[in-house]
Amino acid sequence: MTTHYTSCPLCEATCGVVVETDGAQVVSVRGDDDDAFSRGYICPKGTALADLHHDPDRLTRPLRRDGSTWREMGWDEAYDHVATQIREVQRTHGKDALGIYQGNPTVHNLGLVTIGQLALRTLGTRNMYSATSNDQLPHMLAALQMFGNQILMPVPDLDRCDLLICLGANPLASNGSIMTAPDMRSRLKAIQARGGQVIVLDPRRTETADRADHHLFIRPGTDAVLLLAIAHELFARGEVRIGRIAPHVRGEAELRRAAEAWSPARAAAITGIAATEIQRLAHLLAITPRAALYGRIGVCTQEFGGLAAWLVYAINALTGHLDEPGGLMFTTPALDPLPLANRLGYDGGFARWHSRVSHRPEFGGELPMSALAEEILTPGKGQIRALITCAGNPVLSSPGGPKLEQALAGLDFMVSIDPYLNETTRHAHVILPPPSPLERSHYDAALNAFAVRNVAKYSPAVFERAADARHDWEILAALWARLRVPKLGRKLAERALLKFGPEGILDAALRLGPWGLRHGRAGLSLAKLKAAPHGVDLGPLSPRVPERLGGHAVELAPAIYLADLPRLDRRWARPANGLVMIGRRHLRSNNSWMHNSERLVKGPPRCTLQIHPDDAGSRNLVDGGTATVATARGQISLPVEVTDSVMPGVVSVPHGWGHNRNARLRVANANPGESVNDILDPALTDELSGTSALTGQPVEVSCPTT
Ligand SMILES: Nc1nc2c(c(=O)[nH]1)N[C@H]1C(S)=C(S)[C@@H](COP(=O)(O)OP(=O)(O)OC[C@H]3O[C@@H](n4cnc5c(=O)[nH]c(N)nc54)[C@H](O)[C@@H]3O)O[C@H]1N2
Ligand SMILES: Nc1nc2c(c(=O)[nH]1)N[C@H]1C(S)=C(S)[C@@H](COP(=O)(O)OP(=O)(O)OC[C@H]3O[C@@H](n4cnc5c(=O)[nH]c(N)nc54)[C@H](O)[C@@H]3O)O[C@H]1N2
Ligand code: SF4
Ligand SMILES: [Mo]
Repeated sequence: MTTHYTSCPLCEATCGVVVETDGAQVVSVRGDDDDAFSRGYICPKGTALADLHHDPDRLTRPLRRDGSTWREMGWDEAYDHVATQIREVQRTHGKDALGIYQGNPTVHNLGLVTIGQLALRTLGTRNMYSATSNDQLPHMLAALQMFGNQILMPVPDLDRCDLLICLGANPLASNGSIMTAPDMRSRLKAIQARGGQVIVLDPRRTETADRADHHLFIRPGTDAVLLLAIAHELFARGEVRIGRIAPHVRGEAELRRAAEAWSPARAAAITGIAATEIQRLAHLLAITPRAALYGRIGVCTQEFGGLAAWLVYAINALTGHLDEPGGLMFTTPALDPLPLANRLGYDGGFARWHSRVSHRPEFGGELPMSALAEEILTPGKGQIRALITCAGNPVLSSPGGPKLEQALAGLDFMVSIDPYLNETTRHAHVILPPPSPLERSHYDAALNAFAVRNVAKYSPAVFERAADARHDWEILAALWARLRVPKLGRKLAERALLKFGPEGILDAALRLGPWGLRHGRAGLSLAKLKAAPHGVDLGPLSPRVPERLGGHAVELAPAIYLADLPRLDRRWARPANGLVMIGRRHLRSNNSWMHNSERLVKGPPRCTLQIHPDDAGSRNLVDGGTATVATARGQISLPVEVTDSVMPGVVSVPHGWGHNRNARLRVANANPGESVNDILDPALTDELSGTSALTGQPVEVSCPTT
């Protein structure tokens, strides 16, 4: 038996795990008690790393599709074929005829964060897409507008706050997001144990709400209204106290004017939260020395996600909780891309160009996912004719799945870098599978930048990858060399990339970074991290304003948000009626792709419609029966769960299901569920940022037999 230490790459919590192996067999996966950050915690998905590694459905060789049959091929043959096809499309139809989609596991994969980005972002196309626009884009936009760079998203200083107000997040199921901290349950409990409180605002009484001190139902999509009313109240009561960072803050008067029209009484009618409760929230934030208002995916993947994400940061600033211990703080990651970005003058950028068909704004060099299908389907100059997908399953993860499938089926060429033949990759002409997470080294290059403590940990691969396997980054380096380097220097360029590798980049970045050479012999390097298999704790977050902002002020009232306020006003001039849909995450699930693990999917079906008893009764729906959920895009039928844990007027269906499309996923196909993204409308977005409105879309629910 051999013992290995690594980290789980499945969610943002970055838990340390101990993997015991016997030859090629994983014997056990458990939490690493000595991990500097996670101290032994793991969730059920961590254990399922073994299932992933030994999954007989996981691909190990390149596959090429002929009609509906697949055959294996060699790596060099596959690389040459893929490069030829892409080169041909770009030569005939222009560089932008290549589309690229990058999915969520990218950020958990050192090779994809480093060499993968270098390769994919230099293929000459503006048709770049990713899961960002179904996720955290509004937070990144707020960071850009308010602090000067898209990566400057502050995180709650969870271990020191005495009040956590949680808006549109369910960390007890998701394990936290843009708030990397393993073992949420203990950390939230600790807030209560030190006399503090946790307040949750959510249209569903979630796992987190159940353990909070106070839960308030909020009507989906109304967070911007609530937050404006909180700002209104703070100004009206003279409770604005920016504190230490005040000399670096601008826009207070403009923000005050913007909030004037939004009294708590007006907001109460829209949000469903009583005016007295709104006033209490404002007051609590104002009087609690160590408090954080934290907003996450429910706040940003909605019609007013841009405004809401801005206001979350702004209210923290107004109440003296930005850049203060116990509030929202900036991190100092050991691998810190910010100085390089500043030197290159790269802040992320917004609306520098727009999509061809629907005129959606570019962000961070990417276009929103709401534009992908139409950019493939609409003829004309700049039409996408070839597509690379890497670590993503947009057929299930993006609103408008069926239209996207239709678009994928019509492409001249598609290649997917993915370990599975799934709902998306089955449309590819070639699939290039990377090895399992246990076969690659690990460093949380992206997530450490959003961790509630500064930490660093490097882990070598548990198993060496097989001689005839290729890492994601090796695949992309090979394709990049074939596509971007003239024939003569190609072999050399590829060899240089392979030799340097992600470890080369990591080591250089650690040495040049804030915890590196400048600390002399104590400084971090790859060698230092290799000698600390449980990771290095670099301590709690520290105040970083103004240095971290590189000369930028904290802007409380950026112009793009002020210009978007009339849209909010118009939207809520008419009262809301009818049912709206929200999503739901489950601890034993992970977006669309961990459903092939028996141990995770067993038990009662989880892809159900949750509906309030009043709404069920008026539609003759019974618990355990079936409901039809319809939008203008189509309909799905699901088992019903009648529960007062969802607010009246709201129904909840989780995403990532719908494994009924001939994928090679035996376990998942046996528990298919339905894909909520089949009926969500991709055209419904936050018009400001282009982010998909995954939550708050109107639906009709009925009983199939009536
Ligand atoms: N309705 C609704 N839709 C949503 C959401 C929602 O809340 N509601 N959430 C959105 C969010 S936040 C996100 S992030 C997206 C996620 O959307 P996606 O990133 O498109 O989808 P995932 O389900 O994460 O699928 C990950 C894919 O990566 C593959 N994969 C796993 N590990 C690796 C690896 O190491 N390398 C490579 N090359 N491939 C790998 C898996 O096999 C799978 O195909 O979904 C979004 N969609
Ligand atoms: N187990 C598990 N963990 C995961 C994932 C997973 O699929 N499964 N996915 C990972 C990914 S990619 C991400 S991005 C993170 C996301 O992490 P979180 O942001 O914590 O995501 P959710 O658990 O979906 O919580 C969002 C909450 O917002 C609520 N909500 C919906 N609409 C609104 C609204 O309009 N206003 C307000 N205030 N609330 C609303 C929902 O009811 C839900 O409880 O989780 C990550 N972790
Ligand atoms: S919480 Fe679970 S899925 Fe997330 S890193 Fe930890 S063990 Fe992995
Ligand atoms: Mo996400």
